[in-house]
Amino acid sequence: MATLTLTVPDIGGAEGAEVVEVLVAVGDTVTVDQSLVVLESDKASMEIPATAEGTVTALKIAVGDALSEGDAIVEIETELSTIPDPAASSTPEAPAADAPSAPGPSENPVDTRSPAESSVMTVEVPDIGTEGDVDLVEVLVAVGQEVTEGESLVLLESDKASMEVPAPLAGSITRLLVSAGTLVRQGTPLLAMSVQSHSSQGNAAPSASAGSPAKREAATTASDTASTAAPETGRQLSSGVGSPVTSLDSATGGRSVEGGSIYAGPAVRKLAREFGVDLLKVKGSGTRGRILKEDLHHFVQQALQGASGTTSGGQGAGIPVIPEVDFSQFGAIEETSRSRLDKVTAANMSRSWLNVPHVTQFDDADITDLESFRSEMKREAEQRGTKLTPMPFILKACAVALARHPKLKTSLAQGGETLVYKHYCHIGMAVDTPAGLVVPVIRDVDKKGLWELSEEMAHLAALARDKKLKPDQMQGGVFTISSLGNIGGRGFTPIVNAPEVAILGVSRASIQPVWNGSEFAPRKQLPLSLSYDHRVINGGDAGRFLTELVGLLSDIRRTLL
Ligand code: CAO
Repeated sequence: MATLTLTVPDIGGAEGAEVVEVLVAVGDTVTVDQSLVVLESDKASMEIPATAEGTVTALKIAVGDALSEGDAIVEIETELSTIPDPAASSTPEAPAADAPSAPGPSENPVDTRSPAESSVMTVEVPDIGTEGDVDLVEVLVAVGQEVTEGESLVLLESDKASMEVPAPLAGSITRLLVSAGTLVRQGTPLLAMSVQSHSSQGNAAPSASAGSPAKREAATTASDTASTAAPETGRQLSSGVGSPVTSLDSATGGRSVEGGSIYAGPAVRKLAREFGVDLLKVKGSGTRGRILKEDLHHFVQQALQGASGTTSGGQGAGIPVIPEVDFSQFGAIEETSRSRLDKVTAANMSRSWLNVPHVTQFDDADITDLESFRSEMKREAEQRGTKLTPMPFILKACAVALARHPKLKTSLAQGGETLVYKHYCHIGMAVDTPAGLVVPVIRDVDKKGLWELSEEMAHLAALARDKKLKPDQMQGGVFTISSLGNIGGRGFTPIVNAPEVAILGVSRASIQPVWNGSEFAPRKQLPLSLSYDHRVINGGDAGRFLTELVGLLSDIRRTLL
């Protein structure tokens, strides 16, 4: 075993690149090429990979540190006795393994003629640290353009880094062999350029790849879309300047949508994907409009504030916010802070309300027989140390109805392209607590009896009120029941607990005169309201489900069928 210090490789002269994310922790086992940190400068964004495998024993950096080539990142305990010499990565003639995403002139296969002549060379995609395809997001030069050695020619982008391929020598671009928006990989010919021969490029070879008709055709297309010259000279990993390419992943912070362009590094793109933010909507405050992490944070914050209606100015999520009023001008007031739970609930409710087209359907279940059975069981319940309220019956009836109408427990996925059917029946139950509303989830309701459900409900409700629910006890629900039966009211319209697609509201049961064909009879009626996501559930689905539920509650023997 040896202790190795993994250092910053040649990062294309991006001195003082800021650590924006540390991707490993002490104790982590890292493998070769696993990303250790994300660095960003105003010119570059890159994930720095490990050059040896081992266990992280010390972190030498923290978020916010400014790093340059050679600076220590982490120490690892490894079986290897050496690591690749980091200095090698900065030597163009000898690219090192620890700079996989830093293409260098020597890594470009170069075809030249004799050392004494002007010659045409084909510049190919160098070793970019991946064997797979990467996106060519921008061609930075045009045919006829003179470039200096190291000047950026094209911009590539993989999942992990954006990188500019530099000119291996000074010369003039004679042909473009690619265009923006195509996929390329190591060895793909990018362009042809005429160069003055260099004595150091002794292994001259004719430019065999530059003259084929197919490549000429590609060059014509590409030259039409060729962009401006690269702003910086030198070999560097750069943040991507998006070019107008076909939509790849617009909903997830992906590259671009038709006609738009994005200038953001991979870390920002990754974050945008996680938040589901379309980067085209984010205004960059960095150099040349580059989108910084702070811009993304600001965008998300604005959207959330707008959605929860907590701002007094601005237009979060495009929806006008409710103006703040100084109520003290009308009389005495007292302002109290809201619990975190209340604020989270507010944000969740707003999100669901704004995203889900709600429809609510109402019906009454005749629970007269259910109630007489429940009162018969009262004594037994007491003996068991529990209380049999209508809720376990409702849970059980919902489980049966959901099994017969599985669409009511689906969720939309893939941005609405698919529907996820769930072969389990975990049901959430809204619980009113002094700290706010929580929704513990009762698992496998379909497999449990009334006593078990009753005990579990009481247990979860108690945990909820004592603020002792664990996160996994509030996850995985397929459907939610919100009962205000113990409080009162004749009906309400609950908000769907997205990504679920339906929620049942239960109001207070009362004795109502019901016409039985010959007379009005006193029957106990339980008002039910079913809110549903009309993107998934249509009125027929909801009507059939609620009718089934009403039937089950009116005659609980039906749950056995
Ligand atoms: N009609 C008439 N009476 C009802 C009833 C109904 N629909 N539902 C319950 N009751 C009665 C119970 O039978 C019990 O009476 P007894 O003690 O005489 O039997 C009494 O009301 C109290 O019931 P409970 O609250 O202890 O138990 P529960 O099973 O009905 O409900 C729970 C449990 C956790 C759902 C409930 O306590 C609760 O927190 N409800 C509020 C949920 C909520 O806030 N929803 C709104 C969300 S959206 O803002």
